[in-house]
Amino acid sequence: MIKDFKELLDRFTGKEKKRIAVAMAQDSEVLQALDAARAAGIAESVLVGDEDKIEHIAGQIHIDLTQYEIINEPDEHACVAGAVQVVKAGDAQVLMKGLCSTAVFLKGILNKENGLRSAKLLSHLAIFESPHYHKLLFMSDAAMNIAPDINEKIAITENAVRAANRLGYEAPKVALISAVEKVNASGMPSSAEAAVIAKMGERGQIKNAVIDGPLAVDNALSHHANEVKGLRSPVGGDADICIVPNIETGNVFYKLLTILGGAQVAGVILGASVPVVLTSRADSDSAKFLSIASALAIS
Ligand code: COD
Repeated sequence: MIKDFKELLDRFTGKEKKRIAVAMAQDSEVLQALDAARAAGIAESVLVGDEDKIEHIAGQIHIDLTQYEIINEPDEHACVAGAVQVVKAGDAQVLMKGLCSTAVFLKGILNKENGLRSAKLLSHLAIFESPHYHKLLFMSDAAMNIAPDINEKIAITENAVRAANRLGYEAPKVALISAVEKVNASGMPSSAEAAVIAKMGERGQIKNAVIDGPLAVDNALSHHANEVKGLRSPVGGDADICIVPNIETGNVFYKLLTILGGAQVAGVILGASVPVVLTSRADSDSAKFLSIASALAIS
């Protein structure tokens, strides 16, 4: 288990510095995060975006742009395509979303001819350090797959497990989230799908993880809730990963934890041909820096 982001950052020891291509870099939090990554010696960046705006913002926050390559491209779609192209040409090994919209950015990655698709399903992974939880918590999918069917949920689970395995978790505890811990197949189909995926985990169809579900969020994260409800679960109260049933649940989970729960967060896209950093436009520079660091640690 990894207790906090400091421990995750320590996993860089021995990793070589990477280059990040940023789509629409004209954003002060993005530039601050990239400059922190440069100062920490973990990454350099190619800034794709509106050069005048990048220079104006960099001047306001005292960032020396002589350290950066800039590709001037004011149009949003062309900017995403340009950043993807930098990666495909081998001039960068990581892609990052700047000020562009999430859907435009993801469509650029998924583009059949010019994107960064691999054979797999791509999914978003959020990583939280919460003052109210005893270790890092992973959650998927809050930003890419809108209403995953059961096969997509299996792929989302496998992507998250693989990422945790790469970070050193031999058998992360995965909670398949619903609103209840009992199967209610007709009323809450997510609870039945969770039970099927949990059975697949139990039988070794999904490897290198301990999987249980359905679990409500309190069952996944609080031993107390399980004692009260008399629930015995190998994951309950100690989940490393929560797989949520749809994007709305994931988005609410993400934003409540950060806005009301005081959590720090990182966001990455899994399953593309290179690591991809994806945060909300409103996320802080620290969230963006942690996302860069997490993408590099998982890569
Ligand atoms: N992984 C791999 N391939 C995919 C995926 C995926 N997750 N999603 C779609 N594809 C493939 C499809 O198989 C198809 O070949 C092609 O991509 C296009 O598929 P569509 O038509 O379903 O996809 P799009 O281009 O209309 O939309 C894909 C998005 C990822 C943009 C869409 O699902 C989306 O808008 N997701 C939510 C993004 C968002 O608004 N997030 C906000 C919360 S922060």
